[in-house]
Amino acid sequence: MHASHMFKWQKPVTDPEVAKRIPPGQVLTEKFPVLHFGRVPEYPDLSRWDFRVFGDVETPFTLNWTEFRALPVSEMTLDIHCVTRWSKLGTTWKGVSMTHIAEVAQPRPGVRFVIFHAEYGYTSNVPLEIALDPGALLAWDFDGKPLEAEHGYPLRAIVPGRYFWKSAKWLRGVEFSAEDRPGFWERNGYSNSADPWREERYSDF
Ligand SMILES: Nc1nc2c(c(=O)[nH]1)N[C@H]1C(S)=C(S)[C@@H](COP(=O)(O)O)O[C@H]1N2
Ligand SMILES: [Mo]
Repeated sequence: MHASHMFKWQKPVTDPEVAKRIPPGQVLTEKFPVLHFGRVPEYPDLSRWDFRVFGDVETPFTLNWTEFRALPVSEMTLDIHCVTRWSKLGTTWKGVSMTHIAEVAQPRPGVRFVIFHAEYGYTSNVPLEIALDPGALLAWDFDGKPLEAEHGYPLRAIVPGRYFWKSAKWLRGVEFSAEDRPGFWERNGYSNSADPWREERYSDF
């Protein structure tokens, strides 16, 4: 179905500067829709939360919440595109950059992929160069406030330039890997590469 039939209420975008930021088949939203599979995890306190960096790395490590929050802070503004056809422009996130995580962990020469690991076994996978985009973050703050529960509190991945399902919420670890390992949506019919500008929504098989 064409997007214009799905969102009859949507005002057409007339500003060309805005229009060129909206990938094909996407519709602008001002809201912040919530989208995920399964329950929203609860964290009564973060004393039992930890974060694992592992896989083909010289220095695997695990941090508790206090240690994680002591990592250097980066801020990043980007447009997000959900495969269900909404796009939201100019979202601002704060967290630690993936490049910093990689600097500490030191991926071995054969590493080509990063797997994000979230609660309940949710994973998403991206090529290393996407994970090491200077804008890729492990974020705890959206729009100057801690993440809301349904948007991934306390921590989510932010992966620029890919449909938003790659940006795993309720993140608990990052794995560096020589092999690709399709994640939750990728195993359920969605594209492995997931580039919104090439409209890579579904997988071919
Ligand atoms: N852990 C987890 N993260 C997830 C998902 C999920 O099902 N589980 N869904 C993804 C999808 S499809 C989208 S579009 C975004 C939505 O993020 P939002 O709810 O903050 O808009 O989260 C992504 N991250
Ligand atoms: Mo999505």
